[in-house]
Amino acid sequence: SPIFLRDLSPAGDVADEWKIRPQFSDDNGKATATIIPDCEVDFYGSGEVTGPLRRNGTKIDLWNFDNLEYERDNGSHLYQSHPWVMGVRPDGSAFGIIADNTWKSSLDLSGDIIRFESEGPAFRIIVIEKENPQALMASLADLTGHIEMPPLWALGYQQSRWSYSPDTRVKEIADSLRHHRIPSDVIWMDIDYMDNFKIFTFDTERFPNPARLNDYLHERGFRAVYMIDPGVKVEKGYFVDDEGTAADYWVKDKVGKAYEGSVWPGLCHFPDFTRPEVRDWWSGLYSGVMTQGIDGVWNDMNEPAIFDVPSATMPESNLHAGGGGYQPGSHLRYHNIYGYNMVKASREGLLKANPDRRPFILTRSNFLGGHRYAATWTGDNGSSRELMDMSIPMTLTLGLSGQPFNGPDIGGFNRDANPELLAEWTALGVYFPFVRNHAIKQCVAQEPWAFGPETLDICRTAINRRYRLLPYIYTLFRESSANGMPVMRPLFFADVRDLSLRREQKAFLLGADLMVIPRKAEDTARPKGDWRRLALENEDDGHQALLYQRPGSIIPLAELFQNTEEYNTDILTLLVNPDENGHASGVIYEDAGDGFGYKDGEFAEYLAEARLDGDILSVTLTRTDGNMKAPGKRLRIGYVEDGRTTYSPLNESDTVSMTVR
Ligand code: MIG
Repeated sequence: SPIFLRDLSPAGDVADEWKIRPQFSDDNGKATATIIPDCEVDFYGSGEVTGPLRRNGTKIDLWNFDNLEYERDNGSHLYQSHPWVMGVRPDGSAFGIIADNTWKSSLDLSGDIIRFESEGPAFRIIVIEKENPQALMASLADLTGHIEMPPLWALGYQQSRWSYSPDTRVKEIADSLRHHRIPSDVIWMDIDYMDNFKIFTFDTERFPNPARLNDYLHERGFRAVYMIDPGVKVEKGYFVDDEGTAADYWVKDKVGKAYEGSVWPGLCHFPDFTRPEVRDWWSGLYSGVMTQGIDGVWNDMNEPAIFDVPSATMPESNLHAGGGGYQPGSHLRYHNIYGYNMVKASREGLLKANPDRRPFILTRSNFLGGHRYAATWTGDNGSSRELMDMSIPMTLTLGLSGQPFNGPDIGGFNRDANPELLAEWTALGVYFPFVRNHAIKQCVAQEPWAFGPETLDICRTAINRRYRLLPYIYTLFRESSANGMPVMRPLFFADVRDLSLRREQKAFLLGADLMVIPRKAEDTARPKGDWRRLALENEDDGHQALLYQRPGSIIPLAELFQNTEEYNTDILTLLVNPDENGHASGVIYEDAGDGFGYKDGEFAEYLAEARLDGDILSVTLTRTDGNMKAPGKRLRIGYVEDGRTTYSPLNESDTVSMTVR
């Protein structure tokens, strides 16, 4: 069905039959838009926020902010802004509201109405009306863009800390991951690899030979991601500062002088990313460092964060020159898209440096629509159960705001983790779209082995499960790139008319077919129907999250691999939970895992269909799309009963059968 897009510019007419009536006012140069729903609705979305999944009653400042230690109460604004709200009616129909406005604003959802209040002039409101929230997500993606397929390695387990330094420490971490047989794909380099925090440089003592370090990692099946911040140290003779100064690329203060603000390197200049020529220059800077074998980039501090000022950012009166689609304007207008335009340029940079590889960028700041350029994480959380619990609605809400590829620092960033917390957070975090353990400089070690063998075993089991589920998870990213569906979804997506699911924020869905219930939260709401508990190992260690499979679904599992370079799907286990008619089906998407061949048909899509006839369960795998050559698979059925899985032998043919009791 076509997108029902109403462009309700303030000057436009509001047709009588519209259920939703935005009202605009423009007092003292500050514009507001109020949207009164036509009935009682549940609100979702609204971006990167703490607090409940159901957003009714909340108020959010849309002003990207380096919130140093956010907790439930002071998290009303974080690093990103998404002027977007989803409303879901009792009958499951849904509407979405976009405020097409980058100015400093607030979003008030108290009183069961939607109210955007902006410090800028009147703005456009877009209303989308759809039959259900899933269709609404597809429309949001049609309007704000689709993610591209990430490289497969970015879906693996990732190990980070502020900072692994010097390079010998990085190698130790890589060796330990392999030694402990923790499947893993990525090691992260935080700010200390740089020479005095100067971006696009390496410290000559601690990281004397980054190319050799990256080779070392690559030889062991790891990828290397390095941090790049926006602040450019003010220093004559430093090539980035010299180039930017010579070309006059910096954000200006209110009298037109290059603004200087203090961050890690000391006083810094800030590229004016509203200017196309500055983005072009910035993207070119990556070519140099990428030749050292860097695989991905981490853009941090891009709200932009500034030290030693109460606002934690640059003055609102600073000036951006614009160009392309942007008018010249103040920081009050463009602050919220500073990070967005930075990562847009960074993505171009990675593509310029490596045209045949899928760019991977992680960003802290962003704006509605910026999911096209970068994945994200939820910034500086803390090592506590409360923050772990909060990470579920936070990630769900970002997904419902158009950013499917995100997750928290597993184990928590601020403060010390402990054995129980790390075990449980890892056991939960492996079902998030983005899976990275990261921690602040001052805290105790929190790698999976840091707390002894029991915690290590629990973490390893969880991460093993992540890797075995990769065929399913990769297919979810394909789905997300095709139709905007979040990878991690709220439980109410299982049944949009079941009002008992609308507030559930402990249990969640990974895709449509897998329900995840954190351990010790077993009293959650549950969708109706015969969802069956998956037993993936023989013994339950008592810590793994509980997994339930949707009736009527087939979930593919790979064999266990230690990293995605070794990964293949020549052997697949198809977990089957037949519905009441004995049917089940599932889709499996595969491609090279990197590069862009998939856009020219270099992929393979399969449909798995199961039928339970008496006590014979048969599954047939049919190639349905794509030109990629793929060897015939060896298949095994896993018949899922509640808490018990029975496996067939491996079979060479496209149809496998087994007798079930
Ligand atoms: O001022 O690079 O959120 O993940 O470890 C702190 C150091 C800057 C903030 C990021 C965090 C990162 C840290 N950064």
